Amino acid sequence: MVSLSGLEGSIVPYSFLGIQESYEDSSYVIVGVPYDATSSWMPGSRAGPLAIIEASRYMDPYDMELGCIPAEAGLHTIPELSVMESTPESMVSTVRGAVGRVIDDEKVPILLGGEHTLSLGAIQGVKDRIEVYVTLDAHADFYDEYEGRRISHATVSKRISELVGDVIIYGVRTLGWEEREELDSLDNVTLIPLLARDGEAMGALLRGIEGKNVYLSVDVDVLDPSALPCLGTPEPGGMSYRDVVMVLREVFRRANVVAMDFVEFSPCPGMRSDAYTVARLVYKSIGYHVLYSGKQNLRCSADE
Ligand SMILES: [Mn+2]
Repeated sequence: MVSLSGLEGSIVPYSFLGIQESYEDSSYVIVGVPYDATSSWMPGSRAGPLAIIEASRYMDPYDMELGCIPAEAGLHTIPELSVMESTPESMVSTVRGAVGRVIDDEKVPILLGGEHTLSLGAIQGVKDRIEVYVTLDAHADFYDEYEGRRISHATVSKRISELVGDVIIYGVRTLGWEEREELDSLDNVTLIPLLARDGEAMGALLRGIEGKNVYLSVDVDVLDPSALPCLGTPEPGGMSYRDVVMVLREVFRRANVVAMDFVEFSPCPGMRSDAYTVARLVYKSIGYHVLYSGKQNLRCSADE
């Protein structure tokens, strides 16, 4: 490896937040998965991981709400996985290997997509350790098959429901008839439409995750397109940034999040606010994880 001694003060690494703690000393490992081969409407999320990392380099590591620097728990960004030209099956297997390794090393993997299909690989990498798969998503992704594929962004939650005890899909506001039938035939899947009144929707989510080991998948199209226009599959009537942050905070407070991903961001050339918004959601999640997972030495705190 090239020695950087003497240059530390004058370089900003191409890593999340521009911080690169050693792998060994890091609690959180960022893994970019630049894959969008099954995207049915607009490909482009392959550029997501790099855009999120780029934007994150301009973010202040101090979290004003928590009054601490969550990054002090140690962040390490590994190079992007080489999956751009892979079949969905082979991408899933690559992600499974990477996530399994990070989990075995007792760190929290944070995947940046890329399309939602990657969550299937991540789940396969952690599945023995989780009880509930929670996804925030405008879509149920619950087709049994889509465009002839069983592994696709539109079937991912269905595939995951075959592997994990409980699945909660939060924020849905569009659904196909076939998805409705699939969902009605299963009792381990809870669909929480965004149209449910806020309190009820949040209550249903929290009852399902209290004290559980959770995999959290944030499909960023749960946000309204006015808050985040650059999406593979935009759907109006979505959540505000602040609402999403509020839900994330409750998830991290109630559950033990073992691994997480942020998927379906498809950067628009020239627009910076989108990538920054996603980067901020990632770092807020790290902050809440630090706050609620007992890393008291960092002195993060929040008004309860
Ligand atoms: Mn979606």
